[in-house]
Amino acid sequence: MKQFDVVTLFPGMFRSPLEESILRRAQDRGLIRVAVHDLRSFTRDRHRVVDDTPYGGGAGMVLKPEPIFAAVRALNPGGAATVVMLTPQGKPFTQALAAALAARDHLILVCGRYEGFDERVRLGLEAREVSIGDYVLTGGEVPALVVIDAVARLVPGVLGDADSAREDSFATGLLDHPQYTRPPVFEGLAVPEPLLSGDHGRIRRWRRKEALRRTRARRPDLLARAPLSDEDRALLEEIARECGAPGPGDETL
Ligand code: JBZ
Repeated sequence: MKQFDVVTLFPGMFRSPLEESILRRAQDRGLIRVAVHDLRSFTRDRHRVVDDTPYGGGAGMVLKPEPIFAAVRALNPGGAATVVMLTPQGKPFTQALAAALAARDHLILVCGRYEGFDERVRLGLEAREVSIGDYVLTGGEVPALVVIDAVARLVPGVLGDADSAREDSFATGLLDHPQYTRPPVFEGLAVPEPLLSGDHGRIRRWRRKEALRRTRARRPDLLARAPLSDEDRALLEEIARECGAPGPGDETL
């Protein structure tokens, strides 16, 4: 059983995402346990204060260390858990980090708010700081849900076979090729002919080429690191000859 404990000022943000689909089933089957804790319940003062003004001045408020220490100590009496703080200053969350966290039995996820945490939370609790990406959010609650989702699906038994196969697309280091289903023509848009040919060699080659084309257009960083065969290089030459103008969906927005 893998345990996730979330510490947040907004427990309500977690209810429905954890009650649906694969995460609901994983909890029902006893594969994971997710408990959400209100940071305010670990305060000891009459007004249940969780934040304070920053030393040195400036705008905004900082999360006080005392309630967070009280929460983590209560949830982690043996000190064996891995403590993760969700903050824009964190290490980028990647599939490799998800896999490393999936190897731990007990994760405590502490959600940032306001201008962030008193630095002694990280230092005193030996916590790792993680960020899900380079955009501005209101707090660490949605990032904590992202981490739970990505880690839980790596726990053995959580996914069915069909979903498990999805791991393969990351292993190739390329984006997936486009997918089509029936009908063969929809609103004047036809399914590409190779997919209808029944020729498995042509289908495989078309899919590989379109995966390369998309990765080249959208994620040149991935393409630079992907292991490429001689055939891949030949397909990329074809793509370079064909294009120039970006296709639909290849603009910034
Ligand atoms: C995160 C103020 O609290 C925040 C704000 C933004 C934010 C987080 C916490 S965690 N962004 C991220 O993972 O990118």
